[in-house]
Amino acid sequence: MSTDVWRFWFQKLSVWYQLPNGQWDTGTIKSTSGEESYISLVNGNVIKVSTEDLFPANPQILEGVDDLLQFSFLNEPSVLHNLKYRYTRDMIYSKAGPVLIAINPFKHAQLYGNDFVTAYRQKTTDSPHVYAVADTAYNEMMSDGVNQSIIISGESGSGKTETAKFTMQYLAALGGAGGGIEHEVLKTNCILEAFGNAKTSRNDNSSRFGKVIEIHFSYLGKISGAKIQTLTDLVCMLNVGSPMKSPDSLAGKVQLSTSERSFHIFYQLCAGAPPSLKEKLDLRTAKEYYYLNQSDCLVINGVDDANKFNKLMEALDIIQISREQQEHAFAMLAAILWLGNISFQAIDNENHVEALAGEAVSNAAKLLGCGVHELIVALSTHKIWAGKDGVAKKLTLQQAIDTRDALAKFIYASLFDWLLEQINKSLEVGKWCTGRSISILDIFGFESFKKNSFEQFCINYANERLQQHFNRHLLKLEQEEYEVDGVDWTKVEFEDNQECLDLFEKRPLGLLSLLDEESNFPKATDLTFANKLKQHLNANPCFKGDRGRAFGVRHYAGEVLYDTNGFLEKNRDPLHFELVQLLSSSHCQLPQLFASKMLNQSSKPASPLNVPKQSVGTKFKGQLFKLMHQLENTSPHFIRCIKPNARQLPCKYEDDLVLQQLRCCGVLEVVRISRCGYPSRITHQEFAERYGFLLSETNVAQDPLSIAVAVLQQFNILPEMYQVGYTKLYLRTGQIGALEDKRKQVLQGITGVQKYFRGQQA
Ligand code: AD9
Ligand code: MG
Repeated sequence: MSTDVWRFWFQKLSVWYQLPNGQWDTGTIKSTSGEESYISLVNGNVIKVSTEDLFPANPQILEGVDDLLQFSFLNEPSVLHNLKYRYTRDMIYSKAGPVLIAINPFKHAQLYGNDFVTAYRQKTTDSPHVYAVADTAYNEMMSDGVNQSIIISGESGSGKTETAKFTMQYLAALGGAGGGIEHEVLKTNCILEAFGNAKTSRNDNSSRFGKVIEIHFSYLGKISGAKIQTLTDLVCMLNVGSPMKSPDSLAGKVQLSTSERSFHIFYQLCAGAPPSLKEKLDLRTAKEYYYLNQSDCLVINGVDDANKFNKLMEALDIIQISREQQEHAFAMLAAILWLGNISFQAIDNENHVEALAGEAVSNAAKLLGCGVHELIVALSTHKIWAGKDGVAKKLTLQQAIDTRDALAKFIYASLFDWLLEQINKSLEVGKWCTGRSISILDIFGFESFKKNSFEQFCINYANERLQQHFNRHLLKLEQEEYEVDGVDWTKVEFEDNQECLDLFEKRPLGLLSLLDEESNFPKATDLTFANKLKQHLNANPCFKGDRGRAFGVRHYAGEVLYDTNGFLEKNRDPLHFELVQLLSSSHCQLPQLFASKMLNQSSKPASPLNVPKQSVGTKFKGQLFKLMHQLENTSPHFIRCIKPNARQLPCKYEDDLVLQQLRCCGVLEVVRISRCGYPSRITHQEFAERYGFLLSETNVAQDPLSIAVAVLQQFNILPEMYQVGYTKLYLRTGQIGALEDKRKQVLQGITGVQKYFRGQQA
């Protein structure tokens, strides 16, 4: 604060200084040499600090303001203090200009429900809230006819999914047609969470898939249907087969994790299935299944899985999935659990194995609708094709386990897709659809562990794209518009992440392309892949070569070190043709369907040599692009969720953790741009039409620009409060509000006079 230091010293204003433990506190400048200053602390002590490290504090009157835009001084300690001040008073929502900041309370907050919905609907309160964001989106959709999106982002456990649910509840309350469709839309959460969420070390209810739910509205503003789109490829990789997705298990070590579980649905089914279903599916308790008992965490504190299962069945009923269909789906889950229990025995001296006949194989075969022998063969051999002739090659233990897990993952991923299809069918937009919609996006947050694998690679890539969307809308497009329209503007610099996205996406020399290339090369290993990356990408500033199999990426949110161990295998998604064939020969409906979908993905007829294959990475990128494309055509509203501590505890606010999240998501830059920016913009024509009639002066040229300028002058709007662009007027916060008030007053006056005259005539 070198430039302000004399003024602050002279006027005895408060400044922020940092304590050796990293905490910030306020004091006043006792004396200064310009470069160094002595600060008087509240306790009377005096300390010497570098003037560079001081930040101006805001006047007391601004303590706890609900929008950071109102600050006299925008700096990190002020922002941190303000958010903490509010958080400790249960005000978890704040605004950072156009962005809503939501800090996870990790406790029941008395901020939701009908009374609050009404208050935000009727605008009797204007404190920042997720309801207020939903309300704005709804109003803009209804008045402008433009589709809206609410984009919720933040780290794992920061509250995205809960926030998405509150948004949906508000829209359902507002747009409830009484026909029950809004009820169905809300019920999808319970289903998607059961199948797509799992307990991780960071969040007891962590979403392992990304979703956009597009809620459609009728002309009357009532919900008419919904469509859910997901980023699901991760689902098949993340939990099934290797229930622990902790970095150690990804690195190949078998280690018990104390805090992670597989998808909730497995535990719910085992705990809550009624006895008849249990018997039909040969279900046991969760601890008897290998896929679940590899972690010593089988229950979640405060969660009753059996009760959740009942709720799930109710939700499935509500979205009209018949009991018979439900049973088919549960059978697939039971089949997966039994597959996991299949073990293998050595059959020769060359490490070849065969699946062991027994309870696990026979139960899995029964549930999958195939023969025991066929299942054993499919899990123990792999056909190598030379021309039209196939030779069955025996598998080693590791190959057999991978084959078994690949089958389980394929069934799970297919089941998830099938379920989504059923949900979408049930919520299909009715004939009253206007094409108006609000999309709510909730994807997995940025992840950085000690060791990071392919899963983190995909998740962080998706977040990088999302960050660009945010940058584009709030930082780039805004400034570009000023430039194009000739507004006098000093550019605010911000971190552009295009380079990092290029590192992932460039062809042929980007991370994803190089991964695909190496995955197609039979002799490649994770090490050759890592070397290839270093060979081609070392010059890229976002890439950092590391020792052995590791490489680093400089993400917008910080540097992440990835371990390539398992990258090739996970990217290839090794599902042998024999397994698809096995499912297609099933006499049960779902396995058949899953197999035929797989085989029909390709335009060419399926054959053993031509199992349609798209790498997992490429598929993920495709889904992500589709999702982003959908968002591009909407008017976005951003919510940034913040995790105040890493232990999921209430009332615990850790400055460092909050600061790191604020820094990496560009919130301060947005406030900076909004503060010097002109959030209201309106064409000369529109402005003149709306406010021109307020002019008392009649001697004004009749072109829209002259009318507009005359209006601004008549109402004493100061020149620093607006800018005139070539096509639009740009106004600072609050100016349009003032004009609207004037307009309303005048209109009310006119109506009053008309009423008076009508009364006279009568
Ligand atoms: V992940 O990226 O899917 O791992 P999210 O979705 O960001 O993560 P989630 O919404 O699941 O986090 O929130 C984590 C937990 O915080 C929830 O299970 C709640 O216990 C808690 N939470 C979050 N938001 C609120 C809230 N507004 N009020 C009360 C909340 N509790
Ligand atoms: Mg979530």
